[in-house]
Amino acid sequence: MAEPHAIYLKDYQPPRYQVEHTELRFDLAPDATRVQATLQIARAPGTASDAALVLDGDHLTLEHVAIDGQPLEPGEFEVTDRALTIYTVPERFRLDTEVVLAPASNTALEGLYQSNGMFCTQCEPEGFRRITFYPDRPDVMATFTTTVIGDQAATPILLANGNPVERGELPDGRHFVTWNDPHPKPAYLFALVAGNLEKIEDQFTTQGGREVTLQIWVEQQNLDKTAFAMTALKHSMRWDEERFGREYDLDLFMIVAVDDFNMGAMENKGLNIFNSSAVLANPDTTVDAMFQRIEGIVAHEYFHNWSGNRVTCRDWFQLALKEGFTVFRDQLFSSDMNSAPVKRIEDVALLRTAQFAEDSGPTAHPVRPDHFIEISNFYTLTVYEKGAEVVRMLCNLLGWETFRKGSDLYFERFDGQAVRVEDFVDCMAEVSNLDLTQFMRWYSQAGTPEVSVDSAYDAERRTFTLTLSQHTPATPGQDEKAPLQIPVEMGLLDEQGADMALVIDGQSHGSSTVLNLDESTKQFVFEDVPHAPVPSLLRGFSAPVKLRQTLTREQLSFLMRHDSDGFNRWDAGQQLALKELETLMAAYRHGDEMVLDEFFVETVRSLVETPASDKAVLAEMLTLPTEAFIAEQQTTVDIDAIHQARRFAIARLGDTLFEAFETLYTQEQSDAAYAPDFDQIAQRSLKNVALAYLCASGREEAFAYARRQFEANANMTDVRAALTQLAHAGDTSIGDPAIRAFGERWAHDPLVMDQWFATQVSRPHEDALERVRFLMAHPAFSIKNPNRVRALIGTFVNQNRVNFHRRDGQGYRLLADVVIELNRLNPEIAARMVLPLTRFKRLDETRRALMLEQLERIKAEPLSRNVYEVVDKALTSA
Ligand code: B3K
Ligand code: ZN
Repeated sequence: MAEPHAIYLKDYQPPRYQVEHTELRFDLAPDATRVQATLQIARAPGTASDAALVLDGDHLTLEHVAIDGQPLEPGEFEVTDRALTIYTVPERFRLDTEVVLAPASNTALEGLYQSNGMFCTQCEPEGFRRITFYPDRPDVMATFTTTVIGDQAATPILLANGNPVERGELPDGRHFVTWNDPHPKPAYLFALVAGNLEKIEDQFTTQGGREVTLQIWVEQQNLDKTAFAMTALKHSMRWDEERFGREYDLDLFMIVAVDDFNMGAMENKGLNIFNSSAVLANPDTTVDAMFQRIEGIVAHEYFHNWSGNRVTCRDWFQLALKEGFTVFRDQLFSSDMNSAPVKRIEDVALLRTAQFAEDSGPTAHPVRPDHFIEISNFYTLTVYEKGAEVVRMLCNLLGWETFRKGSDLYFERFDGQAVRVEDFVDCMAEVSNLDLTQFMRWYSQAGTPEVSVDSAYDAERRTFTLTLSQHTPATPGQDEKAPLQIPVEMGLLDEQGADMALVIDGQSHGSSTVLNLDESTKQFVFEDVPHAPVPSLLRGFSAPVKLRQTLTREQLSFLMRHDSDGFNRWDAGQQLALKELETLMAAYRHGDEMVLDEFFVETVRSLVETPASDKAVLAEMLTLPTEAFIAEQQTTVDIDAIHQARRFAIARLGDTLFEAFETLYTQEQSDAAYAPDFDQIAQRSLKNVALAYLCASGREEAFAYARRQFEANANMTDVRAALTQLAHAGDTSIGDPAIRAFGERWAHDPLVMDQWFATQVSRPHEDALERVRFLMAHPAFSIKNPNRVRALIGTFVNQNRVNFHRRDGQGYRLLADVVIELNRLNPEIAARMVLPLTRFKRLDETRRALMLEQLERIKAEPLSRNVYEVVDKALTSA
């Protein structure tokens, strides 16, 4: 195998040939699907007349090629395993090709493949080249007409982008449907689905009066899991009109649920294809968090119709242009639909654990990478989540109304075009008259900036001076970092906990303001400050940075109770818990007895006992920082100490505050009919947090509550919460009957079996790893299905840290075994799964060596470009 090579943003060249119209004809068969393509091609202005036509192609068998109806002679073209080159072509011409491919044996789930017998496609980013020879790049945009021919019995439903324009019967029990998509689009937005599907249908009238038919297509047994997504879709369509002025632009919008899918979903024009786990839901099978995730993903894909489809990316380096903006849009939507503070807490928690970890490891890259070997590896937390933070900072800098003007200008100016990040930011600069030159560094500089804080109160001058400094650690390939423009939203709390009036240079700044930290170090002097305040910094998490600030426990507890900023109240609680956990960890390391501090216990007690105005936030506040988050704070990660300290703290709190948690648990019972609405979800989270603490005490009465909740069988959220507590009990005889009952009851439902797998392999028990190997042989598991892999292997690796990081290296070996197998079957998933093995930098020497050993073992295999890129980066940085 040739050593894969990198592609650079600086080498971008505009396309030499444009496709004006694409006509496709699919004759579907599992092992030999024929694809005929007729492309109307025109040479781009400025291209030399002797420029060869080079079309991408991958895993294709070429059967026929003709220009303007004239078949080509062997010497006139060349086919390799990556491209079809035609040496000379006219200025405008019609290209006909015919290829054969085998969807049934496509386990990579890219291009055209089969899932449960259903034909479906995934083309982003470079899957279309597995369907036909084509300039497979987003800056080539064409209108498409697609004819799908299939067997009547096996594939009664034939779908593609746009509107159906013709259908009919053919000999031998076959039939066809022709679809036309009038909106020019890049090939990555192409989609086709054929199968035995049923639908639910609804209507939506746009603000402009267009009647849109909405359809969700699923296998028959899943029809009772579609209502929630349909409602979410209608909400998304209305919201995008109201908040962003964006209307839908076709008469039909379809969603299809597919069981085998690499990502959550895909925004193909008019025909969104969803991982069934990201669309199917009902109260009996789906937990609250999943309902909310589904609502967010339905919205995200719908929003792409403008941010991504109508205005698309010039090249794949610009991925964050559509993803960062669309994630920001879906975050706003979810926060409008549910609880704004909780949504922010969840998003920041994800960013601060997973994205910060990515930013400090060997695969760190800028929001807009400048080179890649395999673009599929760049659908990352950095591009998506940090990309969204960058857009959020722009929105905060401009203010919502001006930001909205910038967004309108962007959509209007670039409608139908393939553009760059600069084009987006320029619109924002134009409507605001801000100079965003320095701001652009957020797109090009990798790594998480650290902001350190120094403060001094001068009683005589009545001034409070804040000194903020920034530093971004080196990342692979970027040793030197320039100062970023960091908006630090902040306030100062007086002795009563109220916000002080902020005055800088004689200017009033209200009670909360944004400091612009745009140099390495900057001083801000607040005037007329009557006494030493408690600063509340980075309110709402106004920038994706690590804040290095030393506050005492008393100050943290004060902020936790009084800060006017909901996010910072939560965060102060987390910092306080972190301090407590660090003390426990130190004791554990020294072999001392761990003792939970009274002050901390009383702080938690006051939370549990105070009737909460916001139950959802309270549930978040009562949740201790996760092991992954604690690990992110440490220079050398002590896997065992983190786990032991956290477990100990939860058990002690559960025991000491047993009655308080019992009261809370009892209070928050409800017999209202299940609805995945915000109030109910908040109440269930709070109740189930209480149950977790109760069970952590290890007392039999607690397990009796869990058993009762499990058996009451009210809804999956409560059943699953109870099952988790029973299954995680130290004594396995407590959990085993429930695990067995659940597994038998839901054996027919793969999405519920995923939860069954996850519950078992997240147990801290010593035999968890053996359990993973055992469950890999379970009939409900298949390594070819990404959802199963994520549920079983992904959960074990990410949520069972003590066992994944076992000192005998068996956890790493298990993951390497899986990666080696997946590398052959599904390189995209393999490259995702291998990532935890690249996070060795801050582990102890023994574990580091064990991880490297497994990476070397993987490296010795014949690797896909995907896995090669990740493993090579990791080993190079070691
Ligand atoms: N745009 C898709 C990405 C799919 C790429 C998979 N290789 C999902 C999304 O962000 O909406
Ligand atoms: Zn997206």
